[in-house]
Amino acid sequence: MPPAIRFDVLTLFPGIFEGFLSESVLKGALATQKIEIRLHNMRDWAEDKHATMDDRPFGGGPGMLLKVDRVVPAVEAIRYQQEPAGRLLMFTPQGHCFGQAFAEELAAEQRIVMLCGRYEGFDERVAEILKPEEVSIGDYILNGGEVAAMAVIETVMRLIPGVLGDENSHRFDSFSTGNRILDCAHYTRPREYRGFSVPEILLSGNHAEIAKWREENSLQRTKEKRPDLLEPVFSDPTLR
Ligand code: 6GU
Repeated sequence: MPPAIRFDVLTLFPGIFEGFLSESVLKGALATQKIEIRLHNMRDWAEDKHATMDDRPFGGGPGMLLKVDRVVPAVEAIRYQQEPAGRLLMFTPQGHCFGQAFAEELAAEQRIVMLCGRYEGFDERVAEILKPEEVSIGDYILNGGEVAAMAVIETVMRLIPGVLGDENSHRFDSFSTGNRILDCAHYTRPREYRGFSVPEILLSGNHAEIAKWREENSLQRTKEKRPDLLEPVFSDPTLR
């Protein structure tokens, strides 16, 4: 079977992904070809390999911008070297905030092309020309889009059938569609540690009672830790 999904990542720092791709679940998913990930050093796609990728902003100000005449040809070359061109995501703190619903949508795609920025960002014309989907992973500033790309890859690949050991395990994840509630508490041996005990009901073998306890525990934890999740979803239009 061909990989269910292919990620193409454009970055100036492909080395950042090395450990990420060579451990644990991702390593297995790549080895068994459930998914495919290609890293592209954007510099290699500039006509001249030594080309500068960044430049100072017109009008002054701090930092450097990724050049439109370097980034656009690189993205086009990668997108159109193979069908389908795929969804194009551009990582920027100005993007829509990434969430489980968007991950579920992406998991149904064949190909996702991801553009990682560095420095102060992209020349605005990159977005004007390529019309990417702009994605952020939260309201804080990273040095670049690479960590965001890893977050998206990891979230999406877990949803691909066959990637996780247990086919259904992600269906019960917090935040999956229609499930804006936190997971319940879990315990394993020993039954008692430093005077802290496992809730008696979990040792009872009564599966109906255990299910009820877990449901109540989920709701109680959500009220305590993330009451915002229990509010109507339309309260935050930027969440996807
Ligand atoms: Cl996608 N990029 C950068 N530079 N910072 C971020 C981000 C992305 N998402 C949250 N912070």
